[in-house]
Amino acid sequence: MDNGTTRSQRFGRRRFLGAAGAGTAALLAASAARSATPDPAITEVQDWARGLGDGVATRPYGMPSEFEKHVVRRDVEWLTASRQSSVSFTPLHSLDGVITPSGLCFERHHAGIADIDPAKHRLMINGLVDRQMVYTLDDLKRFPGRVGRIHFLECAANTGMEWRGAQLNGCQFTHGMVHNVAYTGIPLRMLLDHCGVRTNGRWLLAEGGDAAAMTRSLPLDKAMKDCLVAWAMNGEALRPEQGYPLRLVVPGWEGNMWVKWLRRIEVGDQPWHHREETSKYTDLLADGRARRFTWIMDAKSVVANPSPQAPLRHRGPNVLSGLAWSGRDAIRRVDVSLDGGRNWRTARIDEPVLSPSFVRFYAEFDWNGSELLVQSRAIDATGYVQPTKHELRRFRGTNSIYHNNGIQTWLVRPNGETENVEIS
Ligand SMILES: Nc1nc2c(c(=O)[nH]1)N[C@H]1C(S)=C(S)[C@@H](COP(=O)(O)O)O[C@H]1N2
Ligand SMILES: [Mo]
Repeated sequence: MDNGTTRSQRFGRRRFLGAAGAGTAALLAASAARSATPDPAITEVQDWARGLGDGVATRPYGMPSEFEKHVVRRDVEWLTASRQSSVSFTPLHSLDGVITPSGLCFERHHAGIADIDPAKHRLMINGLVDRQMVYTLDDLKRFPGRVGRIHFLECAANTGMEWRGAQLNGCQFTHGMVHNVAYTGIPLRMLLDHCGVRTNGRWLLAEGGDAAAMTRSLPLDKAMKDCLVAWAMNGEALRPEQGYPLRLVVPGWEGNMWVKWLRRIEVGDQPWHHREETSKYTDLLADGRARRFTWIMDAKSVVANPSPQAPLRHRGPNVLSGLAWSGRDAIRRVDVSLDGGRNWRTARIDEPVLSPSFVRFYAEFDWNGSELLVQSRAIDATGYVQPTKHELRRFRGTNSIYHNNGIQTWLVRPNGETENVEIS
């Protein structure tokens, strides 16, 4: 048992060196064993090497290898009544690094995907401003001050099905309502300054151009601090699913506020109390009161490998891998446990470390085939430590849907199969 930060870091490093040493030896042993019998993967000329392959630009827009076709967004059919007002999940267990490929970003739509002709799209800014403005896409792309930023977007309902116990078998489904993307756009502050917010302006209403015309109230302070009006993701135009041609980026805050297909921003002096901030995106507590305006996404993490869709296949050296993020501040440390939280070691956080953004963590370990209870916990620069599910329920009860950032446990069985479990 080690609880001190320094001790645990030192312990972690020593374990890591030991594991890496053992790992190299084991890998050498494995390749020596293989060389005893001829391996057709080495001795035979493979089909793909017998003739010419496709020429350039025969695949004008590049797609993943056909052998990767299982790596897709998935939905849970019983969860919603229609596919238009529904959600698909990011396959976190099949990804690496911190950037979510555009085609694999989870989707959450209230009225399906709007396919918008950018030539017919406008962004209006009205309300308590000196000059009401209407911008075309071209206007925005010519606007001085364009920036790029990498941010996670997490739906407040991510992990919402797990409040009453372990339910969905796979981190895609328990944690896949999150993506992390590089955006390009204009700081919202610059557009608001251009319109001249009146002194009594305190709140914004952001409105989407889809059939849901989804609206959310946003405090002016946040808009002035770090929000973007973005038209690009991962270096190309936004995908229709993510709000083409324009979306609001609200770093660290719940996904619902990141209005897609953004067509209007109204400046007002108080919040609008629309559907998405009253009947939805509020947290009903045990005593019947509800928390409102719980915008910030607290520190959270999940082990993606191993996980139910990515079981452990090999005894001996393995690499545990996962993601951590916090809407409050940078991720400072991620701890991992293989015994259900009794012992923790510090994981290795890979670069780049941005905030608020995904960070990728790894921990090398040796598996002797015994049962494991795999967990991770994120700690951010405010000192906030990701709580256990038990701790979370002490404050929040079990009526909530949103903002479940409790520590996830995966049970790895001796045969490697991995399950979503909860331990007290
Ligand atoms: N116009 C509009 N914006 C929207 C939504 C929507 O249905 N319509 N869904 C919201 C919700 S609830 C979330 S979690 C995020 C999801 O963003 P994504 O589809 O890029 O993952 O978009 C938000 N913005
Ligand atoms: Mo959401």
